Amino acid sequence: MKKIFLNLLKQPITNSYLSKINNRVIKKEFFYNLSVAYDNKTHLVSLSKPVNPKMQFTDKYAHRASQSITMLKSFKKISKNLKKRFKPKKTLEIGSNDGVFLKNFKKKEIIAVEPCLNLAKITKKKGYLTYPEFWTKKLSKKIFKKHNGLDLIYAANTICHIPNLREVFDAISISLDKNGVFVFEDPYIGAVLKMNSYDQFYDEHVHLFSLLSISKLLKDSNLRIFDIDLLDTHGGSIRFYVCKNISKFTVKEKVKLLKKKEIKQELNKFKTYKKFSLRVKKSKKELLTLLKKIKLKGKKVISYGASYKSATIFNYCNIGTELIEYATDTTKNKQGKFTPGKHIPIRSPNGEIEDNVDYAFLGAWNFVKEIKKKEKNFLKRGGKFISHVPNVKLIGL
Ligand code: DWN
Repeated sequence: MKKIFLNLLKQPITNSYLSKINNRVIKKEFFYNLSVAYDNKTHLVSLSKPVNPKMQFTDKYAHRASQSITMLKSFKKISKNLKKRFKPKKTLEIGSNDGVFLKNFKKKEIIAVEPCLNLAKITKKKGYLTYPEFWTKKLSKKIFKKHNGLDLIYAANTICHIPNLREVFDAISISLDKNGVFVFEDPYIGAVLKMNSYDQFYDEHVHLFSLLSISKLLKDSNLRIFDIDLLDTHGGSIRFYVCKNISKFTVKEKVKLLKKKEIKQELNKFKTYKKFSLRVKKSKKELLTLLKKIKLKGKKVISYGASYKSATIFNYCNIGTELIEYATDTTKNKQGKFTPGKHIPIRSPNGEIEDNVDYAFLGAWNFVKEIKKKEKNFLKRGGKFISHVPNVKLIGL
């Protein structure tokens, strides 16, 4: 049974960066109620009513995975490790975005699946065989027919975006070779609870996974986990290594240890999530108090990054241009537009943070190390970052 533990109020589609602010556009903007539930049967944490994926993964998809050095390095490292460990001859990536993972493979070694047509176009143009479609059993059968069993299927920050997980995992079972491996990574619910990063909930993040929930769900599609990695990426992620034929693999000790840890942390109890929701309310109050105090002093505040995550914060906390003047973002097709829901203008960063800025809210807090390195001058002249994780605070030199 699913039970709601968190209500993040009215939210827009995070990918809907607006080109023009006028009455017509504002009236047309789509909002839905973002609430999050825990399922005591599967231990899965999911949005109670996901929006239609066709409204999200359009031919105007804004996010480009290659915008951070951290992620470029992470994809390079995992591709190298996967090649060394599993020696795949045929690999497929689900949700290939702008090709940040693909680029580490030879063109004939890898197949891409990407439903956002503008992104699929990019990887097609680079010469990668790209299916511009959603990952479904139908597509998986088509791919199996054409290419036979796949040795490796990989997905990063994609599986948690898909409402029907049974369809996803059954589709994996269809096209994966009997000795093949499915590796996927997504934000980890354990890290979200620890970091109080409630902004990991938005329309696209339909689920946030634990090892307990994923082990249960995979079994229904005859898939098994034999290894995991806990990662620092995106504020704390989990990578699952999954196979069909468990007799061919040794289940790593760390899988058993993490299961025990999750039980100890009570990730299988509703009350854990309820307590988290109280911390979220407190975080909202503290962030608003801080921003208002800073504003009263006449200081200039911007947002560093117009991330999808930050849309949850701005809309849940009701933060608009009265508190945050503008956001900067390195993604070209977000620049010159406005953030969904709260309509904060997005600018190009033009190098470093401008001299007249006193505070920068970390819309891209998951890249804080990379950002601090880039923005040394801002910190040196007394500029401060504002972060809401793990608690509302200022970050200086
Ligand atoms: O799962 C998803 C994640 C992986 O990416 C998607 N559903 C959509 C997207 O979510 P996000 O926008 O919250 O992800 P990021 O990668 O945390 O967004 C950071 C934003 O900040 C990007 O738009 C790029 C920008 N940025 C910047 O302007 N300067 C990032 C860095 C590191 C910078 O220095």
